[in-house]
Amino acid sequence: MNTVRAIFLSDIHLGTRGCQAERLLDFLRHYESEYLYLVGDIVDFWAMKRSIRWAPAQNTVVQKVLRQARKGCQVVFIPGNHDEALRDYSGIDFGGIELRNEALHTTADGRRFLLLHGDEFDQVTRYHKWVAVLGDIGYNALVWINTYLSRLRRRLGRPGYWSLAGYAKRKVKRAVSFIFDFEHSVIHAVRERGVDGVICGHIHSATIKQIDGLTYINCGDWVDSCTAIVEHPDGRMELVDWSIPADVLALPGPAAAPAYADERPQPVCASARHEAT
Ligand SMILES: [Mn+2]
Repeated sequence: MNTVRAIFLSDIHLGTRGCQAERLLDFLRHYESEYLYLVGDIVDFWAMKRSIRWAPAQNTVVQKVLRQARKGCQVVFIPGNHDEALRDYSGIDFGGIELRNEALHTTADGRRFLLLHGDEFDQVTRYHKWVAVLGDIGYNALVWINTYLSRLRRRLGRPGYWSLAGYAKRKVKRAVSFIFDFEHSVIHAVRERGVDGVICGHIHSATIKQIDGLTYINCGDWVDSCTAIVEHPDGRMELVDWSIPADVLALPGPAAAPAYADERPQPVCASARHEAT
């Protein structure tokens, strides 16, 4: 068990086929914390209007979070655009969980972070909601195709996990500049708030980086990349990639490790790619 000070999760999308609840449960069994922040799109009410996929593991995720709150972990839930109905209830507490549209977190080393989901900085979602829904269906299609690709990979005996949606995000120029624009407009808005950085979600692209002197942190997601942000007892922030099961990482033999290392989804460096293209 890793004891950390805080855990930050976003874009779990409970209620969808793509939700990697099993991976998340495995992560939650390995990490415990004083603070747990749920940074939006935790329950996907948009997708649930089309069809509901609620696997037993998703219930266990909910139960585990509620149990954490009962045991004294401070749980803060910041709704996103997929669970925006909850935004009207900002300020209330339920089952030991604080519902807030924004939150402020001070790290052990005294840095102040503003926490928000981030959809208000996504020009597409904000101005053309129907385009966002269309994009959402397209993204889910990629994730769906990928589950079949993964099965095929396993049948061919290739270890590890490869993400088609992650690949598209890195290769498609529009996606790359979308991420770049999002990150910079978040930082631009947050600068006026007098904080040291921001922790957000929404674009399913996990990272920790400095942008114009502020720290930009994105939790990623539990649909495709299976990433979390943790704060260590000394205030150090770390991006944890939980996409690869521990038993795959521990596979013996010379072939397994290099194949995994080459094919592991690389973090997107949007600014560098943006300038290069
Ligand atoms: Mn979102």
